[in-house]
Amino acid sequence: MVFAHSELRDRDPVSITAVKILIAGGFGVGKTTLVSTISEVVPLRTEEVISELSIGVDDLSGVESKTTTTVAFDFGRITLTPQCVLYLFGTPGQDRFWFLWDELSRGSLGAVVLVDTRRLGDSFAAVDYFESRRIPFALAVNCFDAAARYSVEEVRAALDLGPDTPIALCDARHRESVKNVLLTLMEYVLARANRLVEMRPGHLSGG
Ligand SMILES: Nc1nc2c(ncn2[C@@H]2O[C@H](COP(=O)(O)OP(=O)(O)OP(=O)(O)O)[C@@H](O)[C@H]2O)c(=O)[nH]1
Ligand SMILES: [Mg+2]
Repeated sequence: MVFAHSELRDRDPVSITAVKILIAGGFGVGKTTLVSTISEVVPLRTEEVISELSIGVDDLSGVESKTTTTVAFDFGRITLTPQCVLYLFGTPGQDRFWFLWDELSRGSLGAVVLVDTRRLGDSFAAVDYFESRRIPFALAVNCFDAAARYSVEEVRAALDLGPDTPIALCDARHRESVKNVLLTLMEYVLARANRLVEMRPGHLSGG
């Protein structure tokens, strides 16, 4: 459901939860595409033409037609439910912009790590980043047309992910597919938050 600005303004602000989510992953996995596909507002992009400096540095295999790259971040918004509005921040994928990740991840409730199975090694750094900071993340496999298909369990094993980390197969160009990824992440984030509350000393279960 999409609200016009005036409708949002008229709603009880307490009933709307704004959630910051990062869309992260290696170079050229489809982060900008994903944010643009799902955003209900015109997405903000910071694309620059890939220069000759990229040659030999960035692995363009599989995305040879790619001519631009994100140099700061992508921004989009999606009203997932009337009570839950996601603010999506797509990270830059090139290693030389890693310093921006700390700034972008501040205040984020969770992340999507988008991967391309043809270049799975590029995802290790993003997985490590969120694991080490205890930011909950879901893995989304962007199933490029030319890429071989792998099962969720094969991807889990290849990336050495624990049994709890949700993994979804997706197509970053399709809205329903991206929505499914975001719902998967939010279910995980909420379940994890509830578990943490239950573990707090003095928590009374069963009301
Ligand atoms: N076939 C296919 N192509 C895709 C898909 N997602 C993105 N692409 C294409 O793959 C290329 C990479 O997409 P981007 O969205 O720019 O990737 P990115 O992760 O934002 O790239 P950086 O910001 O440079 O790291 C583009 O040419 C897209 O058109 C997909 O799901 N399937
Ligand atoms: Mg991008």
